[in-house]
Amino acid sequence: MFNKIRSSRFILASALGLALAMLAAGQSYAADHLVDIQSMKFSVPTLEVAVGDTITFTNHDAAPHTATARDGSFDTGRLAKGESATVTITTAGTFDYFCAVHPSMKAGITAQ
Ligand SMILES: [Cu+2]
Repeated sequence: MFNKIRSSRFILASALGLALAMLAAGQSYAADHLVDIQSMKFSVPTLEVAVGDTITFTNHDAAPHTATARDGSFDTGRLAKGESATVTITTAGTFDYFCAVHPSMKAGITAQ
């Protein structure tokens, strides 16, 4: 019984190790980038990402905000104070985005 438990742990550890090695070998596994929305600004004026990466926007203001792509490729919807939303960048290019509640709030993303 003890041996059986040990061997299944070994298989699990090996599978985990293999998965980690595969992640490390492929240099293009997705990263998550964080953008804070605070004092009526997006914290990163131009964010550089890779295709497949995610971006998590968090609103720290009392006012509601959105992060809405001008070309419609992503939209967090309205975020109240303390709320976050994550979007995935699926194509290469330059994306301008703004806050739909306060259109003068703008920033950009460059995806390669
Ligand atoms: Cu706003």
